[in-house]
Formats: sequence, C-alpha cells, structure tokens
Amino acid sequence: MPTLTRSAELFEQAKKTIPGGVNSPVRAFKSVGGIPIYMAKGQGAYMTDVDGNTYLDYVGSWGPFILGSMHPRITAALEETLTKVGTSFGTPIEMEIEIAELLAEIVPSIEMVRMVNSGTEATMSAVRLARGYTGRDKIIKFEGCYHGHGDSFLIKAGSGALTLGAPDSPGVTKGTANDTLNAKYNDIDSVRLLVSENKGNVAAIIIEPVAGNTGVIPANPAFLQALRDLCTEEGIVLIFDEVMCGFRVALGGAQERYGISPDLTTMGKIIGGGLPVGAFGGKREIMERVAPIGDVYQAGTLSGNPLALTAGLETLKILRDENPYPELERKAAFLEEGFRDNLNKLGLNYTQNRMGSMACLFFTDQTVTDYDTAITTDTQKYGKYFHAMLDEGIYLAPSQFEAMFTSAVMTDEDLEKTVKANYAALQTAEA
Ligand code: KE4
Repeated sequence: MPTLTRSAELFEQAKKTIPGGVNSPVRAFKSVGGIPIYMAKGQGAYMTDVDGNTYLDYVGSWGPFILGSMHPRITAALEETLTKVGTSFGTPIEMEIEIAELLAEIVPSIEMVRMVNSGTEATMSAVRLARGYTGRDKIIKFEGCYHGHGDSFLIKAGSGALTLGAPDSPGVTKGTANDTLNAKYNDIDSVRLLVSENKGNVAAIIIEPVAGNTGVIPANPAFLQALRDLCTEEGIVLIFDEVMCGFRVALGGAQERYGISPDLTTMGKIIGGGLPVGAFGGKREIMERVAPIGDVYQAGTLSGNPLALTAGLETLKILRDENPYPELERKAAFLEEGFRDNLNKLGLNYTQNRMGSMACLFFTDQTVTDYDTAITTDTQKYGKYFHAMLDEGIYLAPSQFEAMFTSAVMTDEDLEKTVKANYAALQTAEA
C-alpha cells in the first residue's frame, strides 16, 4: 500500500478552491474509492507521486502518451520552440500548414482540417458544421459513447459521466436534449429506426469506431459498414470520433483498420503529444463551410499555437517514421494472454476487449458489445482490483468504464510485472 500522506494533504487543500478537488471528474477516484494520487513527475512509462511512490502508467494522460511521457525527441523539440520561437502569436504560423498536411497524409479521408484545443472543441465544432452543412437539427450518438462535455453529447454519455452514474447532465436544455438521439452500439436496426422516425432531419451520426469510454468496445465491422452505407443513402454526415482511437489502434486510426471512411473525423490526445490539441477534418466540400471561407463559425484563441503543435508534430512524425504498432500489438497481446491465463487459473471468466494497445478487463462474464452489456460489470470488484494493482505499483484508470493503454516504451519486464500483479489483484478483488 503506497503511503499517500502528501496526496491526502493536497487533496484536502484542493477541495477548498477546485470543485471536487480536481479539474476533471474522472480523476477524483469517486467510483473506486480512496483519494486521488497527486503526481510529481512523469518519465517514459512511469509516474512518481508527491510521496515518492512510482507507478507503471497505463492511463498515459488518458491516451496521449502512446510513446510514453517526456520522450526525448518531443522534449527537445519543445525546448527548441520555447527558447527560439515562442508559445503563441495569435497569427498564422508555418507549423499549422505542416500539421494539416501531415494529418491529411496519414488519414486519407481528411482533405482539410481545423486545429482546436481539445477533443470537446473538435466534436462540438464537427457537429455544428454537420448541422450547418445539412441544414438539419438532429444528431445520433450511441449509448455509452463519450464525445467530450459539449451539451449535445451529455445524454447517456460514457467516461466520467457514466462513471459517476450521471450519463445525463443538468444544465443541458430540453431543446438540446431533444435534438440528440441515442442508438445502441453495434445495433444497426436501432439506428435505422431513429433515422426513419426523423426522416430528413438527421444532420450527423457521431460514433467512436472503437469505443473507449464504456470500457473498450470495438465496433463490429459489418455494423460500421452498414452505418457508412446508411449515412451515404440518407445524406447524413458520418463523424468518426477518433479522439481516443485515432493514431492509437493504427497510424491512420480506426478508419485505417476497418477500411471505412467517415465524412468528418475528430481528433485529440495523441496529436497533442500531451499538450492541449484537438482537430476536426474531412471532406473538402464540408470543411469549406467553416469560417472564414464558409458561414459555420468556429474559432479559438490558442488554436494552432506553436508549443502544442510542436509536441503534436514530433509525436506524429515518430509514429509515422518508427512505426511502433507491431510492437504495441505484441505487448498488448502479451498482457491479454497473461490476464487470460490468470483468469483461467483462478476459475474466473471475466471478459477482455482489446483493439491494438487499448484494452479493458470487465468484471462480467457477459460478452461486452454495447452499453447494456458493459454495465453488467461489477464496479465494486473493479474498485478492489484497481487498488490492489496500485499496491503493486500499477496505475490503471480509476474507473471501470475507461481504457488501459499500453505504451511503446513499456519493456517486457514491465509487462511481466503487470501480469504477475494482475494475478494477485484478481485474488484480492474476489476475496
Ligand atoms: P477532451 O475534451 O477531454 O480533450 O476530449 C473529449 C473526448 C472526446 N472524444 C473521445 C472519444 C474521448 O475519449 C474524449 C475524452 N476522453 C476522456 C477519457 N475517457 C478524457 C478524460 C477526462 O475526461 O478527464
């Protein structure tokens, strides 16, 4: 059990001036119990907390750190920009062209792209654009999927909203909520029904092609293809929210793995390399409706700032040039197989879902394909498992409804340690 004296002191102090003591709810450990751990330093695959405890990090800043934190090339590039360029100008800079062209090179469905500062900004902007482009009001999302905290998305949302048992949020107006329809993930008939009930008035369907906010649930390929075909037939803008799975499950994201092109893609996390960056992009015909060449307004003071783009560009170049994906697949498969062996040895038949280096161990024996099956998981057992893994020096997401991210800098020794810890933690969770 790590000593958390200083974390406890800081948390008490934080709660006086920060809601819940945190700047994002899922960090608060509410669903797993205990106090949030205050980190003091990140290096590679490890984080060290303010009490000096070190952890192997499977959260990776909630996805950005596919290359681990403080990657030497990224740190060096940031130092260069910080000392020789600047942090922000509020003017166009050349780096904006470089990252736009690199994103278009890596993700062929992207013909034009606009940089923003978070995944939420990206998804909010993409939905507004789809509504402006089609002249329609309704959007369809999927129960359990999370697209950030924009009003339109906080209806049966995943991630922290689901973790806290508040998938709908006060403050979202009835009008907004009425324009958001929820379908069932991996169930094309539920989508067809909503489309037929709202014929000609659905602007967009937004989906995480690999859902990572209800735990991890990959879309069934036939379902995703049927969704693509339905959107084409109905003139609905298909938005792949690849904020989490983008550049994670493949260099070109889920759309590369599935071979299915959306009309718009939203991005974040990895494209900022740990600094605040988001983006939305896609078909030129749609993107040309964005101000100032188009009439759909979207803006941002710090959009495209040199410091954030430096981290994002360096990250994307390393991913493109060094191709860590085969090794990421091997490492994540090693963990999945090791966990499977442990479950078999302990006579447990819990479910594991994985795509590439994003995975989830659900404390349920049901096959998890959507929100309804995901919520059969035993979140109490997950909480005990989480703390038992923490005791073994393994830092997982403090919520069952998140992903476990393997990073390229994790060694075989790290992975073996994780499998060993999993065995002990499963025993604790079952006790
Ligand atoms: P941000 O606004 O938090 O940068 O991105 C929102 C977002 C949009 N789309 C997807 C698929 C996402 O996963 C996210 C954010 N993910 C959560 C973790 N599940 C962020 C962690 C948090 O809320 O603190």
